[in-house]
Amino acid sequence: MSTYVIGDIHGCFDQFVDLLNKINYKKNEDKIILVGDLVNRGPDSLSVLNYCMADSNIITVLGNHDLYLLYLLSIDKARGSLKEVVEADNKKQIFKWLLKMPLMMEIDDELSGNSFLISHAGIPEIWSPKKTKELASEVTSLLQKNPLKVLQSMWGDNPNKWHDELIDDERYRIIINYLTRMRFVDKNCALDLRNNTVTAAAGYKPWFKYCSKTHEKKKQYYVFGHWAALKGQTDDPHFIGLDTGCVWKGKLSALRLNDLERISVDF
Ligand SMILES: [Mn+2]
Repeated sequence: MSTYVIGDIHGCFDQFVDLLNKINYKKNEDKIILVGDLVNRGPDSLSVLNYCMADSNIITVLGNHDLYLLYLLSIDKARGSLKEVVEADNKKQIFKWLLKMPLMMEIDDELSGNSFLISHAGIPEIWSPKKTKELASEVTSLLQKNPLKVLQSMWGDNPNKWHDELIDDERYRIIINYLTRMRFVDKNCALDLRNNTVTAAAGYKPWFKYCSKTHEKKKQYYVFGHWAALKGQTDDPHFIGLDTGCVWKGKLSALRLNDLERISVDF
């Protein structure tokens, strides 16, 4: 049995199928974890969703575009490349399926002793894996209990940094922003959510440049998507970026957790 993590698909269904063929994905045996952003921008978001929903060995952590789709479904508004999904006969099933998905996962590979922290954008260094899991679950519970409240008030860039006393909208908005939209942060872990390039503004660095080196001893790996401009390059083998820009005519990439092998297909 192999476990694979796959980068941002963004509706590129043909490349997703190509990649599953290339890794020789065995249904009912292998496991697939997607880093989120299954949908939007690309040509066939609905087929990606239908394929994944039909296979219980495929799961995802939620990305910002998946949350956007949940929002559109919650207000029944068809927009852009998500029109077909919002108008689909099985839109209720899609809503329910996505709502079940976590914002962060930790996977231990027993054979290698490696552990993998998986989220769409990354994990800020101010949160331990345990704390991240707790905060992510807090948002997931709230999303399931009162989806409209979360989906309609999660928008915005403020507050721009975490503190433990945050409550209500501000609390889950910043948790969602760290886990699904983060790229650059400053030394106080304040987010710069406007910059999607690879060039930091003064005082900012990529989030993974702040994380301590203890992960090397612990064989801990951070696996994320979201930042297509990085083209998978972090210059640190413990931070594995899997958004290789398929929808921008780049590549769709997979990581096999058992041996850290990367496999890609071209757009
Ligand atoms: Mn994203």
